[in-house]
Amino acid sequence: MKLIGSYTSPYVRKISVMLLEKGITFEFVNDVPWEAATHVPDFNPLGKVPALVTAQGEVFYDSPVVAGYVELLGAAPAFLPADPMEALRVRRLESLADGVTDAAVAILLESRRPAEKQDEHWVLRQRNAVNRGLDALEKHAAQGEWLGGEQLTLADIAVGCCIGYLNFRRLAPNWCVNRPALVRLAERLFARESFARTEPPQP
Ligand SMILES: N[C@@H](CCC(=O)N[C@@H](CS)C(=O)NCC(=O)O)C(=O)O
Repeated sequence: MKLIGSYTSPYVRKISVMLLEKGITFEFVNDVPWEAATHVPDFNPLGKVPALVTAQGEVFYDSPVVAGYVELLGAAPAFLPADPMEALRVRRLESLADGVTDAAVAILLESRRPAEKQDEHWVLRQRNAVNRGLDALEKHAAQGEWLGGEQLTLADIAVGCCIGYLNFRRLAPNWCVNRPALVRLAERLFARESFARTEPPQP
């Protein structure tokens, strides 16, 4: 199985963490989609990572879909509850964390445009999404050790990758202020080997 991705992508990290936690062997193909020589569009017409090539040669992309495929492999531990409605609730939190990540990526990309072309209203909209999303995640995190209940789920992994990305890009340096439950959750996640091994390289 091959995971096409870059070392800095939080969406790719989500999949790497899942595979490492489950002990599934995979080949990591480092391919930065922004570089001219990228082969990512050969795997995903949208030109985005992650893309996962299965042992049978089928390709899955968009990290929630890839995560769904990884779960179907049946390797323990399961990161989605067996009950479909509970699984959907975990996936809703995964979407929320991914959505915060999406807004953070949008802020970063906007900041890289020439100053006179940057749209401050757009950036503010994304910042509001980041803040509201983190506030909602804080409420969930305050309810127990893990977001989905007693066990680590895909929701926790997505949140860890999201917060790891905010830290890495220094996009919301105050994210931890007044969000103690998220801070504790992030500390627990970052202490795991899977997160340590997938930390983005410092620029
Ligand atoms: N919703 C997608 C987002 C993937 C995504 O945006 N990946 C970024 C890397 S962090 C990318 O490949 N960007 C290239 C582009 O937007 O053209 C997922 O969850 O996989």
